[in-house]
Amino acid sequence: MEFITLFGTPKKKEPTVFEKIKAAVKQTKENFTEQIQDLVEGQKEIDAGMLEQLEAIMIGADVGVVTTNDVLKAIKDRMSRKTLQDPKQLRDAIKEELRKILTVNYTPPNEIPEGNPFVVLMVGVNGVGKTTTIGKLARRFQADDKTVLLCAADTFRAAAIEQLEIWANRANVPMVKQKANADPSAVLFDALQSAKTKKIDYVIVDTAGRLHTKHNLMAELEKMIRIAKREVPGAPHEVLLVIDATTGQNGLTQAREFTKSAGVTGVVLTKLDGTAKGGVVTAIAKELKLPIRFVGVGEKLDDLIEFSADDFVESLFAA
Ligand SMILES: Nc1nc2c(ncn2[C@@H]2O[C@H](COP(=O)(O)OP(=O)(O)OP(=O)(O)O)[C@@H](O)[C@H]2O)c(=O)[nH]1
Ligand SMILES: [Mg+2]
Repeated sequence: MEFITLFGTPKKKEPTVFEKIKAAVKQTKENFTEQIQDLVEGQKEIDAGMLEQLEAIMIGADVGVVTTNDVLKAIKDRMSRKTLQDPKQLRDAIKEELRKILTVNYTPPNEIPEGNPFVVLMVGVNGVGKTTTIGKLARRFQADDKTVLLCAADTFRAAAIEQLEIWANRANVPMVKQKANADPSAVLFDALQSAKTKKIDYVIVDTAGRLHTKHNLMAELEKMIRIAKREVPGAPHEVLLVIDATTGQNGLTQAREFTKSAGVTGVVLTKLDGTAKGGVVTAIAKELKLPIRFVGVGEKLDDLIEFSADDFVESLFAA
């Protein structure tokens, strides 16, 4: 959208956060809320057939079986209490239930002793968007006037270190690395020492998405967590599990693996802009009880949004 400024020069108007989410959930909306709208349109009462179709729509939008059953149960409860009768109210009832499910509060860690960094560990299977999200987070922390240091602890995949370096340059933050195949915990140790010496505010750690076996990967993450804990009180202060929204329910299966070993504290849902499966966000919140911290809505530095249950639900149901 272009508009004329006071001085007459046309300037591109930046989209607001809400506009960005709205654009990102466009496909999910078509696959979900617009179908609900079609379902209730012109209907006089909510009957068993309508609820069955609602169930199919929700499952089809990757809301997940457990979450879908839960929402349906809440709707039936409302119906038996006679607080919900008109199909026109069904939309609002679903909206409210989804908002409740998505509101998983984030508990910030205890205060970090002076001179120690806040340590964020990024985990997730290969290709989900860990490295890209690190670049975006670095930009975000910097915008809050914080200093950031990146740690290249994915030493396994070819060119992973170089890829993180590109993001470090884009965001203009320093990075600690060693050579390929170095021990990731040793790189982390170096990064934490460097951060303490330089009084850096945030260390963001890139990790491998795949090793020779899944067992190795989890064992390596556990070792890194031990090192972080030993070197910095309370670290890692946040373990962010990155999930690719386009994988829908598969993302949930992956998440379960990581929550078992890696002490995940929150989720970043990436690639929301490229999928109709955004409903998976409700399954994650409901079944894993993990707060969704950020959503990725594109490939660029600024395409990361702090998640808000209200904004997400509003944008899904917005006209
Ligand atoms: N459209 C879109 N693409 C994204 C988003 N986040 C990441 N990507 C793309 O996803 C691809 C993989 O991203 P990476 O950051 O390399 O993923 P990774 O988890 O670090 O992958 P590995 O290092 O192989 O484990 C890249 O092409 C990114 O541009 C997003 O929010 N939206
Ligand atoms: Mg990577």
